[in-house]
Amino acid sequence: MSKALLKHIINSKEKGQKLLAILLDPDKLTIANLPDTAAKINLNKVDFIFVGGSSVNLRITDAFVGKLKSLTNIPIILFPGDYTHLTNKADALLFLSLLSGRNPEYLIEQQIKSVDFLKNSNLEIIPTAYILIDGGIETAVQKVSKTDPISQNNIDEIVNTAIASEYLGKQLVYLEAGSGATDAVNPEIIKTVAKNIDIPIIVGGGIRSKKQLELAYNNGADLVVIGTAFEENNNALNSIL
Ligand code: 1GP
Repeated sequence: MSKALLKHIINSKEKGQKLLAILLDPDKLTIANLPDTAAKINLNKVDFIFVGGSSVNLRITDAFVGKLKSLTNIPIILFPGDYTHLTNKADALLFLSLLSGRNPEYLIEQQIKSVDFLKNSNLEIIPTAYILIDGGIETAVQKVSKTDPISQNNIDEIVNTAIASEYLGKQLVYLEAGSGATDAVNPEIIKTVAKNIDIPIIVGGGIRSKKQLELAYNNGADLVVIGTAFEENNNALNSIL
Protein backbone atom coordinates (compact mmCIF):
# COMPACT_ATOMS: atom_id res chain seq x y z
CA MET A 1 0.00 0.00 0.00
CA SER A 2 1.35 3.40 -0.99
CA LYS A 3 1.89 5.98 1.74
CA ALA A 4 2.34 8.82 -0.74
CA LEU A 5 -0.39 11.16 0.43
CA LEU A 6 0.40 10.87 4.13
CA LYS A 7 4.08 11.50 3.28
CA HIS A 8 3.06 14.57 1.32
CA ILE A 9 1.09 15.89 4.31
CA ILE A 10 3.99 15.23 6.70
CA ASN A 11 6.55 16.80 4.33
CA SER A 12 4.34 19.85 3.86
CA LYS A 13 4.04 20.25 7.63
CA GLU A 14 7.83 20.06 7.97
CA LYS A 15 8.23 22.76 5.32
CA GLY A 16 5.44 24.91 6.80
CA GLN A 17 3.39 24.60 3.61
CA LYS A 18 -0.28 24.74 4.48
CA LEU A 19 -2.74 22.48 2.70
CA LEU A 20 -6.37 22.83 1.69
CA ALA A 21 -9.05 20.21 1.07
CA ILE A 22 -12.49 20.79 -0.42
CA LEU A 23 -15.15 18.47 0.94
CA LEU A 24 -17.79 17.23 -1.49
CA ASP A 25 -20.80 15.43 -0.06
CA PRO A 26 -22.42 13.04 -2.59
CA ASP A 27 -25.74 13.56 -0.84
CA LYS A 28 -25.74 17.27 -1.53
CA LEU A 29 -24.26 17.36 -5.01
CA THR A 30 -25.48 15.48 -8.07
CA ILE A 31 -23.16 13.65 -10.43
CA ALA A 32 -24.58 15.83 -13.22
CA ASN A 33 -23.18 18.92 -11.46
CA LEU A 34 -19.71 17.44 -11.00
CA PRO A 35 -18.14 18.80 -14.22
CA ASP A 36 -18.85 22.42 -13.18
CA THR A 37 -17.82 21.78 -9.59
CA ALA A 38 -14.58 20.07 -10.58
CA ALA A 39 -13.76 22.85 -13.04
CA LYS A 40 -14.00 25.44 -10.22
CA ILE A 41 -11.84 23.33 -7.92
CA ASN A 42 -9.24 22.75 -10.63
CA LEU A 43 -8.83 26.52 -11.06
CA ASN A 44 -7.73 26.94 -7.46
CA LYS A 45 -4.84 25.81 -5.31
CA VAL A 46 -6.61 22.83 -3.79
CA ASP A 47 -4.45 19.97 -2.52
CA PHE A 48 -7.09 17.31 -1.89
CA ILE A 49 -10.73 16.61 -2.52
CA PHE A 50 -12.41 14.87 0.39
CA VAL A 51 -15.53 12.91 -0.47
CA GLY A 52 -17.95 11.97 2.25
CA GLY A 53 -20.94 12.70 4.33
CA SER A 54 -22.79 11.30 7.26
CA SER A 55 -25.88 10.05 5.48
CA VAL A 56 -24.81 9.14 1.96
CA ASN A 57 -27.09 6.60 0.29
CA LEU A 58 -25.55 3.21 -0.23
CA ARG A 59 -23.30 2.87 -3.29
CA ILE A 60 -23.60 6.48 -4.53
CA THR A 61 -20.00 7.17 -3.59
CA ASP A 62 -18.57 4.71 -6.10
CA ALA A 63 -20.17 6.36 -9.15
CA PHE A 64 -19.55 9.82 -7.68
CA VAL A 65 -15.83 9.26 -7.16
CA GLY A 66 -15.49 7.50 -10.51
CA LYS A 67 -16.89 10.54 -12.31
CA LEU A 68 -14.88 12.99 -10.20
CA LYS A 69 -11.67 11.09 -10.94
CA SER A 70 -12.24 11.60 -14.67
CA LEU A 71 -12.55 15.38 -14.11
CA THR A 72 -9.53 16.20 -11.94
CA ASN A 73 -5.97 15.21 -11.14
CA ILE A 74 -6.30 16.36 -7.53
CA PRO A 75 -6.00 13.38 -5.14
CA ILE A 76 -9.35 12.17 -3.83
CA ILE A 77 -9.50 11.10 -0.19
CA LEU A 78 -12.53 9.29 1.24
CA PHE A 79 -13.96 10.74 4.41
CA PRO A 80 -16.66 8.17 5.01
CA GLY A 81 -19.58 8.29 7.37
CA ASP A 82 -20.09 4.57 7.02
CA TYR A 83 -18.09 1.56 5.80
CA THR A 84 -20.58 1.09 2.93
CA HIS A 85 -19.25 4.32 1.37
CA LEU A 86 -15.89 2.81 0.51
CA THR A 87 -14.75 2.70 -3.10
CA ASN A 88 -11.50 1.75 -4.78
CA LYS A 89 -11.84 4.65 -7.19
CA ALA A 90 -10.42 7.11 -4.66
CA ASP A 91 -6.73 7.46 -3.82
CA ALA A 92 -6.85 7.24 -0.06
CA LEU A 93 -9.06 6.81 2.96
CA LEU A 94 -9.13 8.67 6.24
CA PHE A 95 -9.50 5.60 8.46
CA LEU A 96 -11.39 7.44 11.15
CA SER A 97 -11.94 6.61 14.76
CA LEU A 98 -14.35 8.97 16.55
CA LEU A 99 -12.26 9.35 19.70
CA SER A 100 -14.28 12.22 21.19
CA GLY A 101 -17.24 9.83 21.46
CA ARG A 102 -17.93 6.70 23.43
CA ASN A 103 -19.97 4.80 20.84
CA PRO A 104 -18.22 1.48 20.05
CA GLU A 105 -19.79 1.50 16.58
CA TYR A 106 -17.57 4.45 15.58
CA LEU A 107 -14.59 3.57 17.76
CA ILE A 108 -13.98 0.08 16.32
CA GLU A 109 -17.02 -1.70 14.88
CA GLN A 110 -17.25 0.24 11.61
CA GLN A 111 -13.51 -0.25 11.19
CA ILE A 112 -13.85 -4.03 11.53
CA LYS A 113 -16.78 -4.07 9.09
CA SER A 114 -14.59 -2.32 6.51
CA VAL A 115 -11.81 -4.91 6.58
CA ASP A 116 -13.31 -7.33 4.03
CA PHE A 117 -13.38 -4.48 1.53
CA LEU A 118 -10.04 -2.92 2.46
CA LYS A 119 -7.91 -6.05 2.42
CA ASN A 120 -8.53 -6.31 -1.34
CA SER A 121 -8.22 -2.60 -2.05
CA ASN A 122 -5.40 -0.32 -3.17
CA LEU A 123 -6.57 2.63 -1.11
CA GLU A 124 -3.92 4.33 0.98
CA ILE A 125 -5.24 3.90 4.51
CA ILE A 126 -4.47 6.82 6.81
CA PRO A 127 -5.17 6.17 10.51
CA THR A 128 -6.93 9.33 11.69
CA ALA A 129 -8.23 10.42 15.07
CA TYR A 130 -11.54 12.20 14.61
CA ILE A 131 -12.33 14.64 17.41
CA LEU A 132 -15.72 16.29 17.34
CA ILE A 133 -15.81 19.71 18.99
CA ASP A 134 -18.97 21.69 19.71
CA GLY A 135 -19.58 23.95 16.72
CA GLY A 136 -22.68 25.65 18.06
CA ILE A 137 -25.26 23.55 16.21
CA GLU A 138 -26.24 19.90 16.34
CA THR A 139 -24.29 18.50 13.41
CA ALA A 140 -24.97 15.48 11.22
CA VAL A 141 -21.99 13.59 12.72
CA GLN A 142 -23.42 14.08 16.18
CA LYS A 143 -26.86 12.79 15.14
CA VAL A 144 -25.60 9.82 13.16
CA SER A 145 -22.91 8.78 15.66
CA LYS A 146 -25.11 9.46 18.70
CA THR A 147 -22.13 11.00 20.46
CA ASP A 148 -21.62 14.36 22.12
CA PRO A 149 -18.97 16.76 20.89
CA ILE A 150 -16.40 18.09 23.36
CA SER A 151 -17.14 21.62 24.53
CA GLN A 152 -14.80 24.32 23.15
CA ASN A 153 -14.29 25.34 26.79
CA ASN A 154 -12.87 21.95 27.67
CA ILE A 155 -9.45 22.47 26.12
CA ASP A 156 -7.80 19.93 28.45
CA GLU A 157 -10.08 17.14 27.25
CA ILE A 158 -9.49 18.08 23.61
CA VAL A 159 -5.71 18.27 24.05
CA ASN A 160 -5.52 15.03 26.03
CA THR A 161 -7.64 13.27 23.41
CA ALA A 162 -5.23 14.51 20.74
CA ILE A 163 -2.18 13.38 22.73
CA ALA A 164 -3.77 9.97 23.38
CA SER A 165 -4.44 9.73 19.63
CA GLU A 166 -0.76 10.20 18.92
CA TYR A 167 0.16 7.61 21.57
CA LEU A 168 -2.28 5.21 19.88
CA GLY A 169 -0.37 5.61 16.63
CA LYS A 170 -2.82 7.77 14.71
CA GLN A 171 -1.08 9.57 11.85
CA LEU A 172 -3.41 12.58 11.70
CA VAL A 173 -5.70 14.36 14.12
CA TYR A 174 -8.89 15.91 12.71
CA LEU A 175 -10.38 18.69 14.85
CA GLU A 176 -13.96 18.83 13.59
CA ALA A 177 -16.55 21.46 14.49
CA GLY A 178 -19.01 19.72 12.15
CA SER A 179 -20.30 20.61 8.72
CA GLY A 180 -22.02 23.98 8.71
CA ALA A 181 -20.83 24.79 12.24
CA THR A 182 -21.64 28.30 13.39
CA ASP A 183 -18.50 28.29 15.57
CA ALA A 184 -15.36 27.01 13.89
CA VAL A 185 -12.72 25.43 16.13
CA ASN A 186 -11.29 28.22 18.27
CA PRO A 187 -7.72 29.16 17.20
CA GLU A 188 -6.59 28.85 20.85
CA ILE A 189 -7.63 25.19 20.79
CA ILE A 190 -5.73 24.58 17.56
CA LYS A 191 -2.68 26.33 19.01
CA THR A 192 -2.71 24.32 22.24
CA VAL A 193 -3.18 21.01 20.43
CA ALA A 194 -0.38 21.92 17.99
CA LYS A 195 1.99 22.61 20.88
CA ASN A 196 1.32 19.18 22.33
CA ILE A 197 1.49 16.80 19.36
CA ASP A 198 3.84 16.27 16.42
CA ILE A 199 1.45 14.65 13.94
CA PRO A 200 -0.32 16.86 11.37
CA ILE A 201 -3.58 18.54 12.34
CA ILE A 202 -6.64 18.79 10.10
CA VAL A 203 -9.18 21.45 11.00
CA GLY A 204 -12.70 21.71 9.56
CA GLY A 205 -16.22 22.85 10.21
CA GLY A 206 -17.61 26.35 9.74
CA ILE A 207 -14.63 27.90 7.94
CA ARG A 208 -16.05 30.43 5.49
CA SER A 209 -13.60 33.33 5.21
CA LYS A 210 -9.99 34.11 4.41
CA LYS A 211 -9.58 35.45 7.94
CA GLN A 212 -10.76 32.18 9.52
CA LEU A 213 -8.57 30.17 7.17
CA GLU A 214 -5.49 32.21 8.05
CA LEU A 215 -6.24 32.05 11.77
CA ALA A 216 -6.46 28.26 11.56
CA TYR A 217 -3.20 28.02 9.61
CA ASN A 218 -1.33 30.53 11.77
CA ASN A 219 -2.32 28.70 14.93
CA GLY A 220 -1.13 25.29 13.77
CA ALA A 221 -3.63 23.73 11.36
CA ASP A 222 -1.67 21.87 8.68
CA LEU A 223 -4.67 21.07 6.50
CA VAL A 224 -7.97 22.94 6.47
CA VAL A 225 -11.19 21.46 5.10
CA ILE A 226 -13.87 23.63 3.51
CA GLY A 227 -17.22 22.13 2.59
CA THR A 228 -20.32 24.23 3.16
CA ALA A 229 -18.89 27.59 1.99
CA PHE A 230 -17.95 26.04 -1.36
CA GLU A 231 -21.19 24.08 -1.58
CA GLU A 232 -23.26 27.24 -1.13
CA ASN A 233 -21.21 29.23 -3.59
CA ASN A 234 -18.84 27.63 -6.08
CA ASN A 235 -17.05 30.97 -6.41
CA ALA A 236 -16.34 31.21 -2.67
CA LEU A 237 -12.72 30.13 -3.11
CA ASN A 238 -12.02 33.34 -5.05
CA SER A 239 -12.47 35.36 -1.88
CA ILE A 240 -11.24 32.78 0.66
CA LEU A 241 -7.90 31.87 -0.95
C1 1GP B 1 -17.09 18.81 7.73
O1 1GP B 1 -15.01 19.71 8.39
C2 1GP B 1 -15.85 19.54 7.32
O2 1GP B 1 -16.82 17.50 8.03
C3 1GP B 1 -16.17 20.82 6.61
O3 1GP B 1 -17.08 21.62 7.33
O4 1GP B 1 -18.91 22.06 5.70
O5 1GP B 1 -18.59 23.58 7.65
O6 1GP B 1 -16.96 23.58 5.77
P1 1GP B 1 -17.92 22.78 6.57
